[in-house]
Amino acid sequence: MRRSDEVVVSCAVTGSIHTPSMSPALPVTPEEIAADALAAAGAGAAVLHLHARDPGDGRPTPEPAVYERFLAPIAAGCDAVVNITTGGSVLMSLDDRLAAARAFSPELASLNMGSMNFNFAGAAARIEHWRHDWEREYLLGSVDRIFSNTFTQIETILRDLGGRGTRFEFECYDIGHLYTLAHFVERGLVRAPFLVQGVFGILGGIGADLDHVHHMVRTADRLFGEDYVFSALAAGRHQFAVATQSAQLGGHVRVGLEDNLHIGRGRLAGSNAEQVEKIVRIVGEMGRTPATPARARELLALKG
Ligand code: KMH
Ligand code: ZN
Repeated sequence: MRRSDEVVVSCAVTGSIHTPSMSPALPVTPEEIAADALAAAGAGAAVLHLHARDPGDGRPTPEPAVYERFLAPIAAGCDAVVNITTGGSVLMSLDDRLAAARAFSPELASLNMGSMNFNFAGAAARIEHWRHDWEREYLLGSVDRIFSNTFTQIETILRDLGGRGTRFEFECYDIGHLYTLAHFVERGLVRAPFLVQGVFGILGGIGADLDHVHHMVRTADRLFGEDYVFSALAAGRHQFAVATQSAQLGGHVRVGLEDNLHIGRGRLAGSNAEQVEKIVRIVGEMGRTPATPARARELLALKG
């Protein structure tokens, strides 16, 4: 792993798993997404991982026109690195998932490193009042959802977006995903230094045990040596433990309401910024400083 004194803090602002009934703090409209993203950047997030939602009912949308409504104010209001999802939601086609990244050629885009079962029905457990009908079907309609990220699809994203200078947040939900990434490194489609984002605690992927974080780093060290930088996120209540462990090992961190709606046990976070402030405090106590966007661009070799 390539280590540095600074910690790149990513904030995943809204995602596509959580729904409006789960938290009043989840930003949904373009105005809310922009305001939350700007506050997160102000609190120390150097990277903003972004999805769009239908401004009317909050369902995930691939529409570039909706992205534009928050990308423009974010670019005008801060210099954080914009990271556009290519995961979209598990229900979208690959073309839909790529529409916004194709339209805006961001500095960074997510790239999910393998097909997997993806079960997020558990996220509905605490909903007492459903705000929108679509949420019930979306969350509970089926547990047989496959998040499709085949070798061909990964190669399409690498060639298409990579050809425009976009670099990637390689989301690895299991140890096997590192080997898939190594395959593309060997074929010359990925160049160092690249960002491995370990994803822990998604039902269908590896669990959020600290042992697994360590094992992922050890395996990535063996496969990639100094060619990669590591970051980690965990779904739900494991978010801060896993982020802290990544920082301890010399890696970077991702927080945000896409991954976890809470700030502590049984307490909903009031905003994305609140989670960013918390992780900035933690890494500060560990003697590491949050990277500025400019330093993040250097560490991740972004086009700027
Ligand atoms: N919601 C995360 C577990 C993507 O946007 O490409 C996965 C994610 C996918 O961030
Ligand atoms: Zn995402």
